[in-house]
Amino acid sequence: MSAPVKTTCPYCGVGCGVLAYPDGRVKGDPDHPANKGRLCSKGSALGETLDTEGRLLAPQIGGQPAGWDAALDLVAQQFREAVENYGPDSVAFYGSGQLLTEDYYVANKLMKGFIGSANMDTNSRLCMASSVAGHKRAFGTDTVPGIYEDLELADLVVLVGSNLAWCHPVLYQRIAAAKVSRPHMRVVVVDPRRTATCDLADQHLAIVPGTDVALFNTVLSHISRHGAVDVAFSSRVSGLKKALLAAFEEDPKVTGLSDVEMATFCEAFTKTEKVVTVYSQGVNQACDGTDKVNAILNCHLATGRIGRPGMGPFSITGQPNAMGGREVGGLSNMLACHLDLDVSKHRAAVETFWQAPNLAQTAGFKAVDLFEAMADGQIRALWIMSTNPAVSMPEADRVRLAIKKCPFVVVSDVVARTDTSVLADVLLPAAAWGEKEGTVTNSDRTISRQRAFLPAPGEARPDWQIICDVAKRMGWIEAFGFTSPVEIFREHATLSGIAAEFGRDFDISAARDISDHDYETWEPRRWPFKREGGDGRFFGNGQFFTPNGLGRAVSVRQKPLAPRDQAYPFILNTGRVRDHWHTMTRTGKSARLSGHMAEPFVEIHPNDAKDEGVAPADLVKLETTDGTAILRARVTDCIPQGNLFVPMHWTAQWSSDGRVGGAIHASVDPISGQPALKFSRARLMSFQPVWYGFALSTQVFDPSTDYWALAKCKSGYSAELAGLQGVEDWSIFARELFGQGEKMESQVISPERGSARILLSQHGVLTGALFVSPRPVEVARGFLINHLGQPFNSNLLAGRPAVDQPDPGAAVCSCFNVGANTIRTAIESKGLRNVDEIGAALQAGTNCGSCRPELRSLLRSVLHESAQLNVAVE
Ligand SMILES: Nc1nc2c(c(=O)[nH]1)N[C@H]1C(S)=C(S)[C@@H](COP(=O)(O)OP(=O)(O)OC[C@H]3O[C@@H](n4cnc5c(=O)[nH]c(N)nc54)[C@H](O)[C@@H]3O)O[C@H]1N2
Ligand SMILES: Nc1nc2c(c(=O)[nH]1)N[C@H]1C(S)=C(S)[C@@H](COP(=O)(O)OP(=O)(O)OC[C@H]3O[C@@H](n4cnc5c(=O)[nH]c(N)nc54)[C@H](O)[C@@H]3O)O[C@H]1N2
Ligand code: SF4
Ligand SMILES: [Mo]
Repeated sequence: MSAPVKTTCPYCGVGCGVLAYPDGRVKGDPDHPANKGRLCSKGSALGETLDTEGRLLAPQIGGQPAGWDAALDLVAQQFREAVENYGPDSVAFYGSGQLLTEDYYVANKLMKGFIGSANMDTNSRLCMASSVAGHKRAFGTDTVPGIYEDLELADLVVLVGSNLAWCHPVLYQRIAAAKVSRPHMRVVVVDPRRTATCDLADQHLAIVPGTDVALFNTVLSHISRHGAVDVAFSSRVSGLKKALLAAFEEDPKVTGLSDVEMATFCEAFTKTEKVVTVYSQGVNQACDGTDKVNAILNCHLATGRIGRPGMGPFSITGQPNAMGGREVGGLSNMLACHLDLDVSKHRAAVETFWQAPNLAQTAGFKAVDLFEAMADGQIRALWIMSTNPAVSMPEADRVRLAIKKCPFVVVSDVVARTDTSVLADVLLPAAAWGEKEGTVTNSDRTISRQRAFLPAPGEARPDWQIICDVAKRMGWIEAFGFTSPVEIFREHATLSGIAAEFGRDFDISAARDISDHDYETWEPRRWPFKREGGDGRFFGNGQFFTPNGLGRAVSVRQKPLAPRDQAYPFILNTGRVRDHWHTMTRTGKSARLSGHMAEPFVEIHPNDAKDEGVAPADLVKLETTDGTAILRARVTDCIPQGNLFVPMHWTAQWSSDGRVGGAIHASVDPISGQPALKFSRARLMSFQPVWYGFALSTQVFDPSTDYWALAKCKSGYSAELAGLQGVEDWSIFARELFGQGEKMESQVISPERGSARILLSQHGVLTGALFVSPRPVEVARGFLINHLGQPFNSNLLAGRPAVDQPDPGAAVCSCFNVGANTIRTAIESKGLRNVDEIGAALQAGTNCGSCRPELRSLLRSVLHESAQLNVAVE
């Protein structure tokens, strides 16, 4: 077996090291400081996403394959013409925290230094912009003060608007392990929903959505009233008095927490020296996201709990290179290396360094404004790189129309068909993870290498090369004459040294002369590269990057919550599930990952479901003033009354109406420009199909019915279907659904009951199945999926196993494909009492460990049921 290549996971901002083998196997890198050998479910399944099915393999112009020269010439010409005719601000790039630093650097350089506009914004606007703005207000720069070890050293970890168990699973596991070895460690989760992360929590604060400022202002006033302000440190902080006055005014009641809950939390926060506050999208994606960030930072600045072991605020980044994107200045109001566009000395330095002919002078459009300007006809040429805005932007239906309206649209992607790529004039095939070289920076500022271990398929090329090729064709041959990523990295490192002279934090200039060999063998390294005595943290010494060197407490107040809207009574919250990544272009390829949650859904509280007449598994239509979605109802008390939760992942490629972005209102934080993706007003409308279906096939099929959701499954595809109109002949329907080649093997059709069960086979193997019912189909899906592609057996018509054959149920452990029913049965029959015993009996939870919170919750529910039956429980 040949040696593995050391690379970095392309998913979340934890930035786990991966050992990749040429045969597609992956393992966690035991030497990487972020994960020390661990990988989560998504990381473990990377090998299943590497095939070329669905890949974009050649450039396309107007939907037709084209050569690279023709495509690049056209892009350069269209951008040049737009700039000549309408000025530099008539063109834009929309990038992504999934670009590598080297790709990002050249894109930013081309737009801001050479084309002469700052219209380069990125999906980080939807993700980290409020943290960036909050950091800059408090510290002078966008600096994450702490390091991952702080999460393990803390005595109190507060997780605010972060579902760490699902979104940063390896960090979650690190905290869980630390809690076992240091049992006095406490974890508090602040989230309106009871998420999987709450499994680790000693306290769950289910605040009223949007009341984080009130919560942290209450903590701040408690800190002050109990004499916990660090007098020495706070002399290094300006604005604290004003911030305290604002905090004293705050009404804790708006959070909806009881006095006891609030007092317990305030006391724990005030009394514990080693506190880390981790925060993510429940904080950032809000109309007052920046204020939420500063409300948290204020508490750490007042107590001096920042930049010391086990203490500090910790904005945890989402994407693998969200941090690198901020370093190169990817946002439209930033320059490069944490320099500011609105500071003339900074502009002059970058202009000189780049020898830039047209350095942008003013900030460009932020994402939401960019697509609005496009809808107004102000943008004549747009290049979208490594992001899928037709899904992930708020008011995504309007974004779709805006892109359609833009006269010239280029999309660089790794897959051929996305909701965005179908709108493009030119498609450029990018080399994917595992096929390209470069660096990424994770949440704790550790720069790691992504390395190639596979050849790029077809004509795919790395993004940096595509961007440089266009820049050269636009006439800037020397400035973009890079022939490899290391050359770009050297230039970026050199510029960081110049930025550091302006008192900026980001300085990797020690790597400015890095040799090809040292770049090749680069080991993960955290910036700032260790100086004498440095421990990798910032601000512990009270030195900040503001003009006077002081940190800033920012006076913030809770925004009044708008009264309940009678017409749209629900608050719509959106976010992530454990095993899918964003718009599913990669995780959708993995049957294992798709098995965890195979259909777009809406979480609704049982009381609301009752009021709305919604039964579990019903399909419901969610409506806002901006759009609609049709979703499967999951009735659960994990979500508070009056709230709905919908995952962001489903697109038009995988579902008829599961794309929720169209229904999200594009209200933004006025400071950061980040949209409030967690807060729209919604209502539920009835969606009443006359039939529901569940279909399986070994071949991909077109499920187009009034409602459909497709998922990859073991040996093929599964789909949930529904129709608003009756079907006359289900045999004909099945033939049309699956194609003509299949043999209709067994069927039971009952027109009077409106039900049908049809099995198809070829060469004695089950190749397709269709189950239809006038109510949501009740069949054992996991069991049927396990028989797809297996020897045909007409007993399967029952749709569920015979008594002696178990139905595994929906996958909980995706590594070993262990279903919920299997686990429940084993807990009951074998008397399993903890997660380790489940692992010993079934393997579940013994590989990546991402499912352990769910195993524990299953365990609790089974043990609870048996306790009610008076069965002894340990
Ligand atoms: N499995 C998986 N992991 C991922 C990703 C993925 O797509 N899939 N994406 C990555 C990316 S880019 C990102 S940015 C991160 C995001 O990681 P997270 O921010 O942890 O994930 P989300 O599910 O978006 O939102 C977190 C929580 O915010 C809560 N919330 C909503 N409103 C409020 C509020 O007003 N206050 C508080 N305190 N909480 C609130 C939601 O209920 C939700 O549980 O995940 C990264 N990791
Ligand atoms: N409703 C709702 N919407 C949200 C959020 C939410 O919580 N709720 N979260 C927001 C957040 S935090 C984020 S980060 C965004 C994420 O949203 P997006 O960035 O739109 O989602 P992705 O699916 O990650 O899109 C990445 C695209 O790049 C392609 N790609 C992958 N690798 C490469 C490569 O190497 N080169 C190129 N050129 N292309 C590549 C993929 O195939 C895919 O089409 O969504 C935002 N939208
Ligand atoms: S936690 Fe999972 S998704 Fe995130 S970097 Fe590690 S393996 Fe990848
Ligand atoms: Mo993100």
